[in-house]
Amino acid sequence: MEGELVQPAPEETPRDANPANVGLELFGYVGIEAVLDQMRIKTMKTGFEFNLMVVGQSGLGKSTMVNTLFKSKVSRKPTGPGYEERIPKTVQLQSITHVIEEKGVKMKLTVTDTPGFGDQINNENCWDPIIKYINEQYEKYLREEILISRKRKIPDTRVHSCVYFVPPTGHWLRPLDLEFMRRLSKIVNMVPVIAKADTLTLEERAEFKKRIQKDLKAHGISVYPQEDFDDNSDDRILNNKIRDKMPFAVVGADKEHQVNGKRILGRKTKWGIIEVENPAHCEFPLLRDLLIRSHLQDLKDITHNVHYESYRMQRLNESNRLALSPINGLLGKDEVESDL
Ligand SMILES: Nc1nc2c(ncn2[C@@H]2O[C@H](COP(=O)(O)OP(=O)(O)OP(=O)(O)O)[C@@H](O)[C@H]2O)c(=O)[nH]1
Ligand SMILES: [Mg+2]
Repeated sequence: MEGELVQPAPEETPRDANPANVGLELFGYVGIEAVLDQMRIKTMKTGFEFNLMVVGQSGLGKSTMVNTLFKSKVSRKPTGPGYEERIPKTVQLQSITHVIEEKGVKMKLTVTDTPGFGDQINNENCWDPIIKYINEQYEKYLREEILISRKRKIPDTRVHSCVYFVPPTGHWLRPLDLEFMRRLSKIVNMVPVIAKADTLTLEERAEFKKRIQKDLKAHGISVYPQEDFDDNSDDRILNNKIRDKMPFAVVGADKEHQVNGKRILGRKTKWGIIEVENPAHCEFPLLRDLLIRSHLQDLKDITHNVHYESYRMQRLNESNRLALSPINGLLGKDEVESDL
């Protein structure tokens, strides 16, 4: 038995094979890699919070998309048979939250639905309520953060990503969309999508997409994932592929249909069913994967490190004293806060 405890003689180990091993030998195994387990366990306990927002002209399917997100593989919210509720026109900002649990990891997903704009003859400043809401959330966070005794975990209602719905005109971006997106992209991670993509042929989709990409570039609008924030060359390669496919041509549906014995979320037409979760039919799966599967943490990091940071700097510079006064009545007593 004694023999088993004897360490191998130094000569027996291939010392020169990897210089890093020399350190291990000298100081023994420290166990740094266990930090990954610690982080995983902690995340499982605390869970994630993720806040999305949908914005766009009236009738483009924003509320339908909120339902699509929750009923698709994101939350697997069951729809009863005979479910035929019609989605009403959205008249005020409203948030829906679901706690989704998968393999022991919890995520609190909040989607904020907004009333569509474009109904008025004069659509000037139609972005004001949306911009105000986004800034309100930064302000709430800032107020918690600068308290002397602050909460261990500040509730995070900041919008981590804003999905902007572009009408499927097949032409160019309208000045209104350009102006709206320009303003949004400065304060939030903005992800444009082509709404109701089932109304365009595949060729029209591809051409419209190229035109939108050109338009955005020409107007200096940087959508998420922003080129400036690619961390390294691997990120750049992955994000270039995503940028090339953006804006995703999405289709929304909240009704299930029976296809080959399986229940499928889709839109039934006379000529067939458009399956929203089928990558051959539309790019809703790409949008969902970007937001939830591949870039969720990055969206949160950029919100905190870039967008919130610039809001914070501007606010603290502005007041230059820590006792913050309400700006423009923001969060003032009489202010009607958006429904949360
Ligand atoms: N063809 C098609 N119709 C859609 C799609 N998504 C939603 N619709 C339909 O478009 C209509 C409007 O959908 P909503 O989800 O209420 O649109 P909205 O953007 O929330 O509208 P507002 O609340 O007025 O801003 C409904 O009849 C939907 O069934 C889509 O992807 N394709
Ligand atoms: Mg709506």
